[in-house]
This record gives sequence, C-alpha cells and structure tokens, in this order.
Amino acid sequence: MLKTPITVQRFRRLLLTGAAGGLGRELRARLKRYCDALRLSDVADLGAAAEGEELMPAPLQDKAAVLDLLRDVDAVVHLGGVSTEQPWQPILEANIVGVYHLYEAARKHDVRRIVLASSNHVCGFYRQDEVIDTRAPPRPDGLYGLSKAFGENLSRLYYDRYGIETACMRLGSAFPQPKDRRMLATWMSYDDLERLVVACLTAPVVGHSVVYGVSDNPRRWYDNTGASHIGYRPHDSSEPYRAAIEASQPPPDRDDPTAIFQGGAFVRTGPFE
Ligand code: 15L
Repeated sequence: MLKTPITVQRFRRLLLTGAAGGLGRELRARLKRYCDALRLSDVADLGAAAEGEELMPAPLQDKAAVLDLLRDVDAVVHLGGVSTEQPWQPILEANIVGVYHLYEAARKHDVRRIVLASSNHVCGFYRQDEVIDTRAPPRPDGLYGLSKAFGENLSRLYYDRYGIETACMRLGSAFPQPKDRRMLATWMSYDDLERLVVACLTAPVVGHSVVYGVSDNPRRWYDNTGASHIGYRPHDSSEPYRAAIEASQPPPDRDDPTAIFQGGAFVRTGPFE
C-alpha cells in the first residue's frame, strides 16, 4: 500500500520514461500524486491510461518522437532504455542515441530539470572493500555501465552549456527486498526510491549532481555526503533481511570476481558477440 505522499510542490506535468519497466510501474502510481498530469512513455505496453495519465509510447532512438515527449513538461524522470548488460546495438540505440535525443528535446523545449536513472554499474569495478563517494570517477563494469557513464557526462555538458539541471541517481538494487548477500549492501526499497526521486525533483538547487540510490543499509559501499543538498534521507534498511539471506546462501568464494567487485555478476556478464 502506498504511504502518504511526501509534502512537496505539485507539478503541472511530469514525464516518466521507461514507465512499463519494473521501477517505472512502481513509480507510475507514486508520481501521479505529485502532478496534475503524468505523461508515460515506453516501447513496451503501458496498459490503459488512468485518470490524469497521458500515454505516449516512443522509442528513444526516434528523435522526432522524443521531441514530442518533452513538449510542455515541467520535469522528467528518465528510467527509459536498457537496464542490464546487453549487446552493444540495443545499448547504443537506447542509452547513447536515446539519451542524447532526450537532452536535445529538453534544450529545445526549455525543460529545466531531469532526474536520470544512472546505475551503480557506472562504478562496478570498485571493490567491495571500498566506500566510494559522489565524486568517484566511473569504473564501468560493462557496456551498460559505460552507457550510464555517458548519460552522466552528457547531462554534465547540458548543465554547463544550457543550465539544464540533472540529478544522476546511481541506483543500487531497487527491488521489493534484497535477494542475495551483495544486495545487503546495494538494496534500495521502493519507498526510498520514491523519496529519492521526489527529493531530486523538488530540491531547490540540483545543478549537476550524482547521488547514490541506496537504502540506509549498515554495510553499504556508497557515501552520499556530497549530495546532501538533494535532501534524500532513506528510511529503510536491508538489515532485517540479513539473517535469512546469510542462512540460506553460502558465502561466495573469496576469489570470485562477483564477490570482489561492487558490480557483482555484471563484472563478468558478456560479451555477447
Ligand atoms: C542495475 O543497474 C539494474 O538495472 C538492475 O536490474 C539491478 O541488476 C541492479 O543494477 C543491481 O546492481 O543489482
């Protein structure tokens, strides 16, 4: 059940891309409470429009369609694109060409703020015995992480040249609950995801920021001190799940790269061609 919405400014129209994906479906119901109109886009089926929703399916590689998407929106939550390690072509089309189309459309329509779903996989080759902060230079663990680093850099350019503010959310593992030992560090609850997105949408000043999307897990690998101006305060923690996960899943081999690096299994996924 959805909790009471966080009290913040109300938007006239928000755009949510990737609205048919796992996190998109979750945010669809939640974001509607913060705006008069919620424009939803994806290439996958979006179902029927509820009251206050506008459905605009669009492939991100279609420049004209993306230009239409950003017309008359106050802000964008961009979850669209490839969200796992995949062959180069789909990553190129959605996460490189697509995100470029998004920022060009924002520039042309004078959209002032974008909340960009980046990923912990931008930094997946940092080790699990390191705590990295919001200034950590990218160390992508694959083509997917590399494409998210591109999005972070592109948004930096559009802030420096055109003043379009972006909060790059380096999301950890946003699922109903942590699934494995790694997620005891990287997990983010859906309620905390909502808190983060709303904070990124409504912070008085975002500029160009990186913020880690992670719950208040005691052994997390990310330090959000450099993003305190965003005002994100996680309320949840993976700790209540620890005992059950540790009892049911044997500790990994210490030489296993998926237990050495923060990106986990992503560090050895692919190549696909
Ligand atoms: C991500 O970036 C993925 O989109 C998500 O599916 C998870 O695998 C997550 O990272 C993770 O690292 O757990």
